[in-house]
Amino acid sequence: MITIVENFEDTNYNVVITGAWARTSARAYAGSWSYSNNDISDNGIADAVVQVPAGAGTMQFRYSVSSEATYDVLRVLLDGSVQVLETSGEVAWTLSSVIDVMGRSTVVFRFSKDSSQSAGADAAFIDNLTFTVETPPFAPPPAPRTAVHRASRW
Ligand SMILES: [Ca+2]
Ligand SMILES: [Ca+2]
Ligand SMILES: [Ca+2]
Repeated sequence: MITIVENFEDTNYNVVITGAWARTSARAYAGSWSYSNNDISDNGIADAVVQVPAGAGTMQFRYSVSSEATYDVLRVLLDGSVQVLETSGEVAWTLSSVIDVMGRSTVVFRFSKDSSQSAGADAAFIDNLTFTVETPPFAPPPAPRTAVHRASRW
């Protein structure tokens, strides 16, 4: 089994992440950096879209939130629609459950705000984003055929 961990301590990411989040040193579970939404206004949405690594079976991560409870929310969505986490308010660093991502293409970390008010840091944070890959993502190449040297018959 292979474990892929992204700790956000540098800009060299071990997973493919796009969207409106970025590294921040505002808080971290481990080291000095985590990953957090860009600032958004009321009614705004900031997504981080993570490509599920080929062959990944499970995902787990640390998260923290500082937001207006109930209204400004961190959600985690598989393939953009299957919700596996929803949280808001003042949330100290927490280990997520082990999430089954077998066969999924993306994981979206979404921080969204309702129509008014903010609280705390007005942000969500993730750190130590971890995938387990149960089997090698690619079939090993076929063993090279060794040339058979036949003794000359004459
Ligand atoms: Ca970190
Ligand atoms: Ca890294
Ligand atoms: Ca709000």
